[in-house]
Amino acid sequence: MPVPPPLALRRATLEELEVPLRRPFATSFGTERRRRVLLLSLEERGGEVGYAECVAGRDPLYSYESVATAREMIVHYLLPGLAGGRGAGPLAFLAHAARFRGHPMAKATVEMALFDLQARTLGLPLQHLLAGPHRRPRTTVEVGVSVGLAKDPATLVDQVREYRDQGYGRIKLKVEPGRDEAYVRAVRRAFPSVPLWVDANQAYSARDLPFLARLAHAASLDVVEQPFPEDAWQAHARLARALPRRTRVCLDESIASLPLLDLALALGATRTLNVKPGRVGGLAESVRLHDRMARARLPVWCGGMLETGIGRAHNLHLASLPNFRLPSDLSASDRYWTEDLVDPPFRLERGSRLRVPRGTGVGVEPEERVVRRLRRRSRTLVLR
Ligand code: OSB
Ligand code: MG
Repeated sequence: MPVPPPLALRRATLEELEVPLRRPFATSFGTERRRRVLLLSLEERGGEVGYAECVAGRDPLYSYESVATAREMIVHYLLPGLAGGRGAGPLAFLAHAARFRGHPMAKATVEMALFDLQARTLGLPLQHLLAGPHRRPRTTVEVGVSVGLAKDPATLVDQVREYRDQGYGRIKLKVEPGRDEAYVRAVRRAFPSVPLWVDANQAYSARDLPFLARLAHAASLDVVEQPFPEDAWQAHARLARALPRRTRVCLDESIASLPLLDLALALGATRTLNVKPGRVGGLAESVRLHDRMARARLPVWCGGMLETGIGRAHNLHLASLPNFRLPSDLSASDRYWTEDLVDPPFRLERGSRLRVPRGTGVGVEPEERVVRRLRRRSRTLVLR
């Protein structure tokens, strides 16, 4: 890999967009109807621009971060660290940002825009920068679809049918106590051989362990994602031992860093991993988690946070690395939006796959026309 030249940054623009979802997305922590998206653009002296979006929700439900806390961190603590030529590459930025506790989604926003910018100034697709010289990233990524809680089992089956008809392979169902067994079994009955996962976003307690093990067996589930609270390490490990052989426990919210993954592996609390760059502070940490899981001979997959085409492109570059061996939560643009920020939008290809955008960096740019229409506020900082 060529040695990256330092980035001479000129300007940062943080725009806040409100993007309506095509259909509400309900999980055990709440229902999203429109996403508030922070879109960061970092421009260097040569005129090249790097982009990233922040995955924090409007409200602190999935994690303690929110759009408001992320905006505050980015504007008042993280971007000032980029001024004066300090911290101009992604890794130097992370070293600077480490003095501030927590706030991984805010940090990831800046880190990912720097990765995009770095790849663009090197004239490389981001996936090559992430993969390094010795491994070959894929050109397409196998994906599935994450289906929100529905009002009754029949409605859920109809939604799953719609996605199957569009070509999605693996189906992930959101579940919570009371909206689980009848729903999951109805989908399994209607689709006897579909790869079926469930994600509870921490909604169960250790008392529910026998119930979850029985459900996994009855519905032939391949993955049970984050059933218990994020600090319930032992409960996840016990569930891993109670599940049928084919069913993998998968942590999402619990894994905020490499040391936490080491803990989970030592306890046997995860058998695959949902890697989300936003949750873990960016792409560099995501690649470390990927590599650690590869050493443990366990597959990973890339999660989603209802990203627009900008965040989706970052995730696709990441998910093109070799140990992303299970289908990722990266669906086509039209699963989320009537109009995506990027043109062309992401389309599902044969074999339930999305194509990694070609070109340098993430390979996509936000459409000015769409951004202008959705923008609620905007702030520019001069960085020199
Ligand atoms: O837990 O994986 C999750 C969306 C928002 C917050 C948390 C999660 C999700 C999803 C959607 O499952 C995945 C996607 O972006 O398609
Ligand atoms: Mg999840």
